[in-house]
Amino acid sequence: MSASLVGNPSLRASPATEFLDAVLKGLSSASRSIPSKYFYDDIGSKIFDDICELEEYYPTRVESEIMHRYGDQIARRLGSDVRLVEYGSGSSIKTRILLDHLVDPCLYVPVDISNQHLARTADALAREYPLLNVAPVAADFSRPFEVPKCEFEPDRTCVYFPGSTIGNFAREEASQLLADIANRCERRDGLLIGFDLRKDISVLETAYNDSAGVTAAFNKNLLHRINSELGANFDTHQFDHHAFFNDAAGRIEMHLVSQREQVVSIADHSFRFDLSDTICTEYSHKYSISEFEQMTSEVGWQCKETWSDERDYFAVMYLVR
Ligand code: AVI
Repeated sequence: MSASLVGNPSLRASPATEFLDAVLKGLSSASRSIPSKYFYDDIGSKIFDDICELEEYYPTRVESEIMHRYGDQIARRLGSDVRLVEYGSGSSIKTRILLDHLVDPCLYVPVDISNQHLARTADALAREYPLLNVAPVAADFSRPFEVPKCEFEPDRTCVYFPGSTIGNFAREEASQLLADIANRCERRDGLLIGFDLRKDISVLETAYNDSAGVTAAFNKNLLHRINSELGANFDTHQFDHHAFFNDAAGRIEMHLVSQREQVVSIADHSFRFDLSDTICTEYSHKYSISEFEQMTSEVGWQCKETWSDERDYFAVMYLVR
């Protein structure tokens, strides 16, 4: 992967302005939506960690099982002296499993949008793996960012994109992101990616409607965040969490549904909501292995191996340029 930066970050709007613009744009469109990446402020990142511990939310547990079970094979594919760049590292839960199997990785680059969460995780990892060089990057990985260099030339760079976060992108965006990663990579570089598989609808819907209401709190935290960072006046009790599987589109959709007629002010704008009006806050696409292989091959990737669990709930794929 070339270390060069595409685009000039100094010309970008500040994060607060970007957030405000995204919210105003999303709420002004006919079908209201807010990009799911804004879930991940410090509180949202912590709630997401709680989701990952839930019995009903199988993806984290099943992906971890795959990483434990096939860690040796996966590490062999990546080889020694690899520079590992993790997109959306969060708490780097699955990364620890991978790191335990890798031979002499030359650098680990966790990339995450939540600054504080990233700093905490990078500190913890540096303590747990004293021989590992860790170079965290606070960035939105869907935009170009500069990848820190290794002290010595790595054998290859591997982009690690676990957690089925690719599913949170609309299909065309997912395909564009995979193309962008391919374009930033060099010949020997690889991509290790986790994605959630299509399965029984009741299993899927239960995973996004947990009985303890943690996913509902995660969804509503977006409104708390808009209130505190953008000075809005959402009455968070007047919006309900709603998550369902859209079969035709092959995705879970999360929405916030207005419980009455109400008007919400954000900056100098006001937005009217009728009873049952919704704001779409997340897509979580579920793929078949062949569908995913097809999508990646169309944008320059070649699948080398895929690992999945016994029930075919989740898959981890290794691809090269
Ligand atoms: C981060 N991402 C892969 C999670 C998912 O399953 O789509 C986010 C999430 N939303 C609700 N629960 C978990």
